[in-house]
Amino acid sequence: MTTNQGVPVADNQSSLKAGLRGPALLKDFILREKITHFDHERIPERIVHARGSGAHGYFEAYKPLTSLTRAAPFQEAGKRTPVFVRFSTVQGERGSKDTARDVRGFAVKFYTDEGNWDLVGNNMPVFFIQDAMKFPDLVHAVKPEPHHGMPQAGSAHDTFWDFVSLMPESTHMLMWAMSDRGIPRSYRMMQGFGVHTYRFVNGDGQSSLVKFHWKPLLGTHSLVWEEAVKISGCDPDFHRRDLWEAIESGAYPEWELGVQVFSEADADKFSFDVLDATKLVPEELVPVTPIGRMVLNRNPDNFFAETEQVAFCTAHVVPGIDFTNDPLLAGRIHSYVDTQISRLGGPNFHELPINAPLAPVHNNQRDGMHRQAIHRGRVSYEPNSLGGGCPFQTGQMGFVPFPEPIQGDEMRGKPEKFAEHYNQARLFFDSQTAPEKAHIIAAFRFELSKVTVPAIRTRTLAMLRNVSDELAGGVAEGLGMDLPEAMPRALPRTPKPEVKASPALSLMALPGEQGIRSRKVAIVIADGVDGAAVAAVQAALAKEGAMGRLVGPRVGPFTTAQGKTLEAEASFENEPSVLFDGLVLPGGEGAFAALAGNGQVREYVQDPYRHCKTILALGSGVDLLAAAGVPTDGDDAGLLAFAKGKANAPAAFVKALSLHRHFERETDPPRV
Ligand code: HDD
Repeated sequence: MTTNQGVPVADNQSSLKAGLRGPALLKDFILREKITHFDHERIPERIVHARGSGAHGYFEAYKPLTSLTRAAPFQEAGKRTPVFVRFSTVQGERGSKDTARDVRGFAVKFYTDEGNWDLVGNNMPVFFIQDAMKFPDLVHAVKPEPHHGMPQAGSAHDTFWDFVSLMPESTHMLMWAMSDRGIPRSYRMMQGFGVHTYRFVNGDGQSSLVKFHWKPLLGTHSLVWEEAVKISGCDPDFHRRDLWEAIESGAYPEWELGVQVFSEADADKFSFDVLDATKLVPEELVPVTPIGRMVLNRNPDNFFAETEQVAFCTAHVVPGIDFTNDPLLAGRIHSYVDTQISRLGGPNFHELPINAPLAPVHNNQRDGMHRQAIHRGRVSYEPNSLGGGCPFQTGQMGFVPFPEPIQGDEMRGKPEKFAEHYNQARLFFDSQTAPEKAHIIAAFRFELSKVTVPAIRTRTLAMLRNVSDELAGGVAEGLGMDLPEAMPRALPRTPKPEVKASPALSLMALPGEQGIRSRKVAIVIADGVDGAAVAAVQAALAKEGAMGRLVGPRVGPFTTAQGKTLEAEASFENEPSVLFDGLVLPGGEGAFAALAGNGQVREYVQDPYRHCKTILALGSGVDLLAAAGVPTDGDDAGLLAFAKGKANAPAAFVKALSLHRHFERETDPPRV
């Protein structure tokens, strides 16, 4: 062990004192160096997206896209580009819970051959506001209220709803945020979107407009609200742990990158403006073409050095990718670089290993806080002759901005189509399945029930009336309110939307291609449990890449009916059933009788039932269901109860588990 100066440390236990009971001495440079460094260990957290988790991986192109773009990752089939991805929540502070109702960040840094490209997106394809001018207002409104610093990581409070109910442009995004997308099951089970319309530019300088989509192979899946609330108590790191464990176990998460490509002429004809980030381009209007896949296969070595210090910037584009005039994007191009300077302590954050491009860097920028590179020689200017003219500018080989013609006079204002706020909000709501609609209504009801100022609730309902009376009526009923008049619309005539229903907007549209891979199931054991049944279920799960975890009244060994020992890895107390995707009560003569009277055990069984998860009960396990008040007589595809056992029960369980949830069981309020 040494100090930071490389001096060997003889004793790392005690400070230097004048006598064993005497005062500590100022000259103890070893203590002072250690404490001073410790005092400065924290850096400012991100103003938004403070809480996040990252992973390394690669992007692999399916085929060359040279006719569309000269961007390095898309030039050859099979070309692999290293990536670092950081997923995040938006509202909460760095130590806040993972399962808050919130938008999730989905930021990808591509270390391309021609420099770093950051695609800084979210798990929702639209945004709350249209112009960067409003971003500080939005963030101030949603963050904890300034007088008392509450609530943490939650939008269910007055200032957020005050702001959004005065900003009808937020209506569409509110639909997404209040939908199940706001409480994903896992970072690995979310879509990602670039949100803005970007440009592809090919080698001839021709441009097309493009929207980016990430599609998870595991499908899109969510939690239910009460489950998310309970998880936030028993495992605030739920999503961080899930990502970490999946990668450690070799179940590498994978996404397909797709693009919607269209021309400016197409865009001009749309009923909405593609520069408006509160609008998406329906897939039914412009299909999504798959162009490659991303695999995350390595956890960071050090959370701080990589996940915390990674600096994503929308300004980081490479030749072949360019911006459009989206006014939200324009503000972002400034904001991210600016924020890194204060967060990472100066303009040299690009030298931190996680931010450094793999492509070589040559320029005449010098000095500044925390400079790592040692530039040699006396030339730091261009043109020069003393350095042989190096480094040279690259001309057409370099980043050449797309020469977009400038139109109009300088002014503050918005194009007319920006004033239509409800067509796509309605499209989203109408395209949801019945349980998803019910969840959206319940989410609005919950959030608004936390709003203390009645006028804010009324104004939000007036806004929702422009979306759907089914939605507004459901929310009003849940709040015991009458429906107000609809909020006046800005445009006298609403442009006619191209698409009336977009099934792709439902989470159910992407069940995934990987079945129950990496899902977690709790298998309850106790003394006398049927060890053969446990083994059969575990084998069936393992075959599909899922994990059965033995949970007991305590951790440690239990004796099976067959006289063998099974080790409980977890207990009812340390891993409540909300942390699992399914539950198995394997049976065994008398095994569960002692548990039936226990309230903790009843809750262990009730929770997955109420959260519409798959449950398998065999033999005496069925009695435990009954003791927990779970009805076993109904027609429920997710509740497999076999009092006399059943040979193919594990296979039936695996099949039912692959459906993720059984919302046909759901009653609201829940019936157990
Ligand atoms: Fe932002 C962070 C995504 C609008 C300003 N933003 C940040 C991150 C993501 C997004 C994923 C976290 C990156 C990471 O993991 O480190 N932001 C979005 C999306 C937006 C958006 C998809 C709308 C389409 N953001 C937006 C606007 C502004 C910012 C309009 C400012 C004008 N965002 C920031 C920031 C952050 C940030 C303050 C905080 C920390 C950071 O950048 O590195 O600059």
